[in-house]
Amino acid sequence: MRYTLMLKADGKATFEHWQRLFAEYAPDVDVYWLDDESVDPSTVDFALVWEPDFGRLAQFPNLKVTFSGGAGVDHIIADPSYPKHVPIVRLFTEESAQLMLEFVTLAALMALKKMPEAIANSQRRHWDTYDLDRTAKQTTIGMMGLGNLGTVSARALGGLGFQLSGWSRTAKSLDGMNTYAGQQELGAFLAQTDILVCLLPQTEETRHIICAQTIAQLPQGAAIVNVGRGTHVNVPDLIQALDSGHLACAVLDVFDPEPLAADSPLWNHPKVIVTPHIAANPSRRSRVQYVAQQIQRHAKGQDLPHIFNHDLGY
Ligand code: OXD
Repeated sequence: MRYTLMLKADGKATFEHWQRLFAEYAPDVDVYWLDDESVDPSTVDFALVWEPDFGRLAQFPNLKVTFSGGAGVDHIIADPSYPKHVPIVRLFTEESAQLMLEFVTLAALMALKKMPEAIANSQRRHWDTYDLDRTAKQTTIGMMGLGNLGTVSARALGGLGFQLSGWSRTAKSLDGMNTYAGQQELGAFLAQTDILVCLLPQTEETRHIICAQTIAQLPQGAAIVNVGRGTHVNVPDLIQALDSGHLACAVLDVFDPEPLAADSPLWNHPKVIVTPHIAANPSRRSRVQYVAQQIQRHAKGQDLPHIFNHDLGY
């Protein structure tokens, strides 16, 4: 049995690399770029996409599964014509977990060691031996979002001695972590958080969850790390809190929109580290391995993991 998969991820220049990888891991899958009009739409079985063109997935009447090119699916369901009966599999590989925990650890340590201040000083050749007032053991990480990536990242931070707390939509209990749930416990969670790490999915409820009101509930001198989605942060409110000194710094990997606008004040804010959405982009090889495994499972009639839940929004 041969399958047809339509692909759009990492830019068209990478297509040959994708094809080579699919030939290695899924030789029974013919791969075409998403906009390839030579493909009969009725023959399309699978799609692997990041930011697919609106309306395109709806043109494949026999589409069986859409694979998201990342853990998030907001870039797929933003298309109002997305065929809701087709399951979307979120990409979650060991490699993405490892990449995310490395990035979050780096970001938390940058905040702890006041790295934005050192970088800003270095850029103006200014020597200032500022105080480092606490160690990881005296610092509480507040993990917003306790899905797979949040949980593995928290574990790594716990290994460095950080105190851990977590907040999620519904109650969860995790070893070594004080957990809080729902709107009613958000204030208590924020009040004891020194470094807030946002790893929430993008949903209606999480839009601008980091805003003047929530930032004000963080202790003076807190830091923010956003590796969720740009829409989680109200940027003017964040900048105001950094400028007033309420927040010490922010490490931001995601923006709304992306790429970050050339005139955004975030670029050269002395208390902000900007990275270009690189926290957890797994290699093409690991993404193809993952998709190939899931296609095999599908062929055997087995359940697929990490299916997006339309009702919950993640
Ligand atoms: C993802 C991402 O969704 O990288 O995986 O943002």
